[in-house]
Amino acid sequence: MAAAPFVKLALSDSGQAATGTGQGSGDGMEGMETTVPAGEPMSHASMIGDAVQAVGGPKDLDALLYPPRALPGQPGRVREYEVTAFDRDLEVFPGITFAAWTYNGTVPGPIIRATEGDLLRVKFTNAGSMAHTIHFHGIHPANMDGVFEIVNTGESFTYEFPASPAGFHLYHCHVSPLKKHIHKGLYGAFIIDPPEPRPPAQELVMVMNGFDTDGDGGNNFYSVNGRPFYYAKYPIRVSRSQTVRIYLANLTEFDQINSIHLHGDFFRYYPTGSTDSYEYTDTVMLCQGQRGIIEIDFANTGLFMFHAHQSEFTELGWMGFFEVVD
Ligand SMILES: [Cu+2]
Repeated sequence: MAAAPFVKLALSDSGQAATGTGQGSGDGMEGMETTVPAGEPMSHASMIGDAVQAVGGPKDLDALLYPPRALPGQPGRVREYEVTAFDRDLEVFPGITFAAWTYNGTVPGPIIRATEGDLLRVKFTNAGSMAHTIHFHGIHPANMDGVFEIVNTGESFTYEFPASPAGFHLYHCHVSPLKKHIHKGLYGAFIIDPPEPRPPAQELVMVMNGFDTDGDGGNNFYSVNGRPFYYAKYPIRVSRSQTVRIYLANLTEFDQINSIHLHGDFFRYYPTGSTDSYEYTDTVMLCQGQRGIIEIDFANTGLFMFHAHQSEFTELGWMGFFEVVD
């Protein structure tokens, strides 16, 4: 690909936002400009609401944030999903486009949810420019693993297996070069509910990721659910009266770890969501592919920040706020 000018978002040591320019080759970088408010102090107060630069309207990410309802176990039930892979340019930050490979047009892909014991049937169609598959985490036969059956452009494959074990999992493409197929956007959240559903809660899904928008093998932006700074522009409103349950997964490529830190409260963290044992903390660290379930019972109302505790990731988009109300 031809060299193209790009603008790199950075924060100076004085805490002021600035834009820098450079030369690089990469995906979708042609002719873009950022308009980060240079010279203005970046207090957290200026990082909420309309002052925040993030792509999209207030409901754009609802389908990725709010999972479908949990269903109690029912013998013989089939849960069917259709997933289509296709290439799509996504504006991830105002003026900055990422040439994504998507499942169903979004990064991350759609939330897939089933109850333990359901027969999960996922019809996968590859309408993209490269061969892809879907590899699910969890228990399934070897011929449903998304490794051996390569689905070429124009082909389909149906994955079918009993959903197990209960917990929070993920799915992603498993075609080589793996790093590229994952980083380009082919991943998503996969919830398997226990037959007796978890107690009622305000349920949210957060998939942590990064975007290498200049093609240099390192991330230029970080987010949950694919839009840097989005939940700072649109804080997530929750009620203090009911537990907030977050299904959290790390699909960040290139960086070894990612993390989440909650301000003003503690939460229970259930690794992989597969046992009853939990850690009571305000920060958890996840390697790529690790995931778990967070349950928060907010003690107070108000605005509470959440963000990666890698400060660099925070300042490049992986941050947001809960608005806790009565
Ligand atoms: Cu792929």
